[in-house]
Amino acid sequence: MYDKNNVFAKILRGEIPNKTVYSDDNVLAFYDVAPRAKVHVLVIPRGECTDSFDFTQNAPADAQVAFWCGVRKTVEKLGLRDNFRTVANTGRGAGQSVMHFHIHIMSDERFTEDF
Ligand code: DGP
Repeated sequence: MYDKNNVFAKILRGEIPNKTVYSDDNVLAFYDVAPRAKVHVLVIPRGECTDSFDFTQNAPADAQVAFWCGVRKTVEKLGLRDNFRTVANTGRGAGQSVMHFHIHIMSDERFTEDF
C-alpha cells in the first residue's frame, strides 16, 4: 500500500527540497542525498507506485514509456553514455528504503563490483 508521506512523495509535493537534474510532467530526476558513486541520481515517476513490481503491473503503459524516456533524458543531461548503471532496489529484502518506485543512475570512473 502506497504511503503518501514517503520522502519522495514529499519531494514531489515540494515539501522537501531537491537538486533537480531533469523534470517533466511524468518524472522527476534529482541527486541522491547520500551518493555512493561520483554521479548518483534518482529518477522517480510522478504517479503513486511503491516499487518496480507495482509500477510495471499497475502504471498505465504510456506512463511507463514516459518514465523510461525520462530516464533516457536524465542520462543525456548528465552527459553519460557508456559508463553508468541503472538499479531498482525492489522490496525491503533488496534494501529498498523509500517505498516510491525509483531508479538509481550511478556512474563512476570504475566500478569496484561486477554484477
Ligand atoms: P533505496 O535504498 O533504493 O530505497 O534508495 C533510496 C535512496 O534515496 C537512498 O540512496 C537515499 C535517497 N534519499 C533518501 N532520502 C532522501 C532525500 O530526502 N533526498 C534525496 N535527494 N535523496 C534521498
